[in-house]
Amino acid sequence: MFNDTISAISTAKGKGGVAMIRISGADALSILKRVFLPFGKGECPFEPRKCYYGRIIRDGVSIDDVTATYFKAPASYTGEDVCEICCHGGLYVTQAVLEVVLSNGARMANAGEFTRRAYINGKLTLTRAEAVGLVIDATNDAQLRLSASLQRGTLTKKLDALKGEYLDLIARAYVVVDYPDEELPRLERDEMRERLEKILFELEKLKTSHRASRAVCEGITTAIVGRPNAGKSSLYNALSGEDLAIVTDIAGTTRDVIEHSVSVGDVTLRLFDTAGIRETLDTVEKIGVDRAKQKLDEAELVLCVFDASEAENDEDALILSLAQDKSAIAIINKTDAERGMSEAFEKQIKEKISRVIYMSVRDGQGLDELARTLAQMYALDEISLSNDAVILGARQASSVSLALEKTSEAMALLRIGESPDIVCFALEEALASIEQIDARGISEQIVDQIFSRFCVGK
Ligand SMILES: Nc1nc2c(ncn2[C@@H]2O[C@H](COP(=O)(O)OP(=O)(O)OP(=O)(O)O)[C@@H](O)[C@H]2O)c(=O)[nH]1
Ligand SMILES: [Mg+2]
Repeated sequence: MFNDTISAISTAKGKGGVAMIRISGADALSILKRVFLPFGKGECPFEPRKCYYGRIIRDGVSIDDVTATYFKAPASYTGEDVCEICCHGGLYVTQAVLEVVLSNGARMANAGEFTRRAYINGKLTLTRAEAVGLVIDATNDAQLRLSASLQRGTLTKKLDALKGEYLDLIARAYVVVDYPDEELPRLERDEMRERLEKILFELEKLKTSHRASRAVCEGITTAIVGRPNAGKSSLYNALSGEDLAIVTDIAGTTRDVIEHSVSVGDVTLRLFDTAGIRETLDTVEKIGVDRAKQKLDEAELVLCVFDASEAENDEDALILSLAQDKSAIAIINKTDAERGMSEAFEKQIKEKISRVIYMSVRDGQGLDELARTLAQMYALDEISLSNDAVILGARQASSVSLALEKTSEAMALLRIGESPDIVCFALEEALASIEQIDARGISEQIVDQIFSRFCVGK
């Protein structure tokens, strides 16, 4: 338990119908009693989880009519005594209510401090706390489905099952270690191998789930490249659902790089429209072309747009060679128009880029297939955001990778007939790594890092 009582405005900054000020800590109720005067006669009982109607008093004068609710520890969000005051949602009045609370003994909460306390007091596991961060930042439905599943504990359950497996295997192997003259019986060895196989499968699946969660939550930096007039800006607008980029039939329309985050199915793309790549003497366009090449190089995913209505040229060939070592999707656009591209070049595209989509941005054709292709690239066809255990963020992913490495090592040691204590050592390291994901005893520094990403009031 912490020895100070904290408070902050837990609703968003800005004018609204209602705002909520949260107080958490041992003095929460006594502070509430000092600042809140209930309507009606008699003593206010402040029964937990009951909502009382009254006024906030500052220097003997009422400043707003509010409702107040008391949650008695440990049955509260943070696990401490918590009081929540709902006042009218004006900027000034909300700040005034907070100041009354602060001047009566509470300290201003830091970013994420309520959730941090909930974690420290054992109300939330780390992965559930991270899911709270996700639901607050969510900008689309896929992120909501994922955070709801994580808050339900889908990942925590999977991690607990894995921990149980590791512990059981380690315990069994140590029985043999305690009798050093004994070899690990063949049967044990075979069973262990089988069970490690299953653990490896689960860990691989968790690793794959990170590909999905990254695409859903962080977004994939994606550059649309191609020669001038191929239809890049048209595609950019179609995916954005807005007329953001200028589209004309003049080659060299786009000069600068523009960026917008879009959802294509469940995948979030941080999409960059770029200038058409070609040799040019125009100073401004030349800068644009250099930037386009740089974006192509930096992006995680490249959408290479080719114009099917034109014969291919050197620029198309250059773009194809620049994209071939990258994660790329080739888009053969303008399939509605008369064909100009040669079959030989189409074949070359297919040889160099494994994913090819025929499209007519004008007619809206091929966009569904692009969504399907993206879902498949980022494992959203195999991972269910609502039901599967999904890992979130680099911290969790690196723990899973380490566990995977150590478990594979244990498997290899088992195969070459190493003694059980050596196999166990690798398994213990794998277990420690899995425990880190939802751990109680992880370092202050990491805990701070996780919760500082939250906003004040959460
Ligand atoms: N027929 C047909 N025309 C298209 C299609 N997509 C785009 N266009 C037309 O192609 C021309 C160029 O489109 P843009 O989207 O500006 O092409 P861009 O690749 O951004 O061109 P730059 O910015 O100059 O590099 C415009 O006249 C579009 O209307 C399509 O699918 N079919
Ligand atoms: Mg353009």
